[in-house]
Amino acid sequence: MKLWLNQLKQAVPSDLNTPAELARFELESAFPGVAFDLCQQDSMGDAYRIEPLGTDGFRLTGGNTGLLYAAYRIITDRLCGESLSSPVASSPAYALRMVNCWDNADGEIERGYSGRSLFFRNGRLDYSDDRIRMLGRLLASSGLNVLCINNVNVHFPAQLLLEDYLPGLARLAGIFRPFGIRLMVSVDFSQPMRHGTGTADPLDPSVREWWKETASRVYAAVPDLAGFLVKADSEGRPGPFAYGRNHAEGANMLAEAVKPFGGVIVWRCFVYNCRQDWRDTGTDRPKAAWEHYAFLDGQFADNVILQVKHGPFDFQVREPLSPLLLGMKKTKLAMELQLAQEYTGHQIDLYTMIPMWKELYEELPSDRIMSVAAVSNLGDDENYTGHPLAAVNLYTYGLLAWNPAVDAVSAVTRWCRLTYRFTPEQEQTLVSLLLSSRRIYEKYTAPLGIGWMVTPHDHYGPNPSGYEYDLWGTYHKADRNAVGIDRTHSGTGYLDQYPEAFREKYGDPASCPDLYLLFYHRLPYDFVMRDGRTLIQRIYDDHFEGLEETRSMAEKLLALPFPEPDAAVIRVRMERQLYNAREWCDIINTFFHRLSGIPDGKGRTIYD
Ligand code: GCW
Repeated sequence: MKLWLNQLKQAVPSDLNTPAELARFELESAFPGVAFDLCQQDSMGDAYRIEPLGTDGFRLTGGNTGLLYAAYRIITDRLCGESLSSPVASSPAYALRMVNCWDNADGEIERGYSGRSLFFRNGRLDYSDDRIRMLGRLLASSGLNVLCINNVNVHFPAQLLLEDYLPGLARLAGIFRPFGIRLMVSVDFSQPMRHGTGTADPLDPSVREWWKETASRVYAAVPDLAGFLVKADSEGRPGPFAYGRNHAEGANMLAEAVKPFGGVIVWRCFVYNCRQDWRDTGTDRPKAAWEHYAFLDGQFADNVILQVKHGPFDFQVREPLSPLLLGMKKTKLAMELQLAQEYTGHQIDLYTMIPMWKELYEELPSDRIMSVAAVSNLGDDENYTGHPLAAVNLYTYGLLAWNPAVDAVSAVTRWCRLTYRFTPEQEQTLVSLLLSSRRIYEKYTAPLGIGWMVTPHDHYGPNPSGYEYDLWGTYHKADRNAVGIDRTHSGTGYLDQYPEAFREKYGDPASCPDLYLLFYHRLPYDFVMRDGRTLIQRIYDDHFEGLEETRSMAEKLLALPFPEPDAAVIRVRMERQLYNAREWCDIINTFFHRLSGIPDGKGRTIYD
């Protein structure tokens, strides 16, 4: 399947070597007879300029990759019925527009909901060249240019990507190269110990030497490797803490090794105490990233990028912007998003993410990050994303990574128009359903920013107290009187990690935006919200509304003329979402009714 490129008839041949060659192929096979003048100016890099020539011709100017992005711009504009009648120029906001795959060498994907790995089978690199080329085409046509193919939890034998599997990695990199996509590899910080160093201490000379030697071998095989992605001292992963070193010392050691080859080290900041004692009220997980990294601001080498999850917890339906993304002004930062719907419906429930991303950018100064990354929702299912409508998240992520100012409505509309041949009314219906899907999902799941309340470990379906006495620090402390954690100065002090403006906006429950109330505050059920409702009534209303809106969404969605096989997949998953929404609605309402003893003011059924 070709997803949003299903109108392109010809497959990409295997003998193209450069993005510029691919650009010409794509243009000439999409628009035979149209004149294309391709002017390569390497200094322009990914940037491009398109000038219409007379009635049916174009001059494209750009770098090697810029020409390819220009080609996809012309093609997708035309397929969307938009004519390029005047010159346009464009350049990406970020040099690195990354996708992180959590694929293991055995073919399993951690938090994968769309089949098995496209890259690995039976402990080895093993893939279909045609599917890789199609994936390259999809990623390049949405402007993405870096792909990390293996899980940040580097399970053996994935470490061999830097060793025995290097020829295979080089071959895979070669297939992606014409699409302007550079590979990245997740590395195991303790790997030198597999080679007799006896330590992985970043300040140990034998360890530094091992990584230097490894980097030169890797770059000899894959000269354009973007770099290494590292999850260290996180959820049990090895890292510098074991040697009393901080993360600047760890990252800088690796940075030194890849620097001569133009490589970067992307160092993840998802470090927190994942063995917390639930009795310990002094520890508040959302504070962890700041506590581990803020004091290191400015100490990282210039080819180190800290990759920070967009929120302080872990890809919940609603989280505040991570304070680290606002606080580290002397360090290169990338914001990490998640396309894989780990906590957002497993690519069963509809959950279009761009409205959530746009909210993040409302509070993120544009100069604060210099790159973005997203955890992949890809797998070897025929449609790549499990739910065919989940592909909107990959496509619109690409548009956002290219231009964070992209409008959510036009981005989703563009995806719909490229993917389906619908009438304007049908298209409008699908666009509005997709754009409302996140808010609907949020309404029937954990209320008002409290997060979690989900089936432990699997993270699909409701379990209000599933994590309440666990090690992961994800507590809501709901009792007969109140719910939530006071994260203000008078509580855990989490809010003190933010600039003044943030503290003012979220610090007072009377003025805190409703949807973040239970993230920042502990409130009694009879707390009166700004619209006059009590907190408990709001929780009941949101859940009944979420279920109702899911039912009306199903009606409208299943009435749309989706082609097969999408129609069948959409129907089955919509049925499962309806079931999931009812489970969430009833279980959350009953949970809070049993605790508070307060009935629904509108007399709706809450099960005892
Ligand atoms: O979201 C959590 C997931 C883990 C994941 C981890 C991370 C790859 O439950 O599956 O590990 O975060 O982001 O490293």
